Amino acid sequence: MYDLIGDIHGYATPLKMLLNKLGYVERDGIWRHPGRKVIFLGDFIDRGPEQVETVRIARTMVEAGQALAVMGNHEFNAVGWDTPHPDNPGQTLRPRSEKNRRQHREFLDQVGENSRRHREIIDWFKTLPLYLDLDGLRVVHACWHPGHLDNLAGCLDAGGRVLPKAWPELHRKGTKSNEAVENILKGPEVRLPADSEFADADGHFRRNVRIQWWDAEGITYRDLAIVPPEVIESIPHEPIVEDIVPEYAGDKPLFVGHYWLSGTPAPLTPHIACLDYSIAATRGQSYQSHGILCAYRWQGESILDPDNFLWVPGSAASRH
Ligand SMILES: [Mn+2]
Repeated sequence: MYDLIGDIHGYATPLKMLLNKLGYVERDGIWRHPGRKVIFLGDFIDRGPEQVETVRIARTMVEAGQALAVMGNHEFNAVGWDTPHPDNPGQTLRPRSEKNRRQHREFLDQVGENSRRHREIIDWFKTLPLYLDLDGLRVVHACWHPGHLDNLAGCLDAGGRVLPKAWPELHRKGTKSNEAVENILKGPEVRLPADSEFADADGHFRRNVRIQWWDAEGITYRDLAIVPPEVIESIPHEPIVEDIVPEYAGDKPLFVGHYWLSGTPAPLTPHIACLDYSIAATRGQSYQSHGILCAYRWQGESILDPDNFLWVPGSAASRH
């Protein structure tokens, strides 16, 4: 049976507290449980203070057969940042713009940019599958979308790992493969109808909005938009015309991360749980987290149970 753990973003001390709370014990540097394994939902890196240690914990568990893991958008981006562009000499698959560097700088500083450790971590990220479809449960970082998963088939091996030759195509804007990987690792976005826009948390006006794809009842842009509550009124109450909600079948429970939820952890629907509760949410430049690190202790059930969520507060372990 599995314990699923959401986005960690370099908060290794809360991760150890959470593993401890779940009954895992560290022996010879590897965390183990006599009867259970972890599934990590991706986003090990960026933002937090102990990214190298976070990767070490997850990687040693995976390599010792004590855990499984899927890739998050931050690992996908880290590979692109580090991979030479096949057609543009001197460039990388993910452009090294100032904005992209800012998002990745904590990681680069902590691993030592271009160091041997950096290379080894990137090589490990490349081994992470994009999704897991196991007996009794499914796992993906942001969105389970069967159509997009089908579109990725030519880019992945039988274990869901990216084929070495497929990295450039997955990073190339405008390809079906890029659209698919963005959808499953970052979740679907929809363009608002003409003249509609909203101000995001940074005050930038945006016309694309992330949607609660798991909400099968939602009909309008406003029903499904993921925006700060103070701007929800600027999202139109018109039906979404595009066929963008994948309507999860519900035959197995599905676990995702990615969505920076807050409040008391609970299932999103009877069959879908998000385990990202914003461990990397901080104020200003400090690492002081006001989020939590969340897990779900799965006992084989097909209907998710609110009592099976466990968590530790990020604040209890901050070093700053
Ligand atoms: Mn993410």
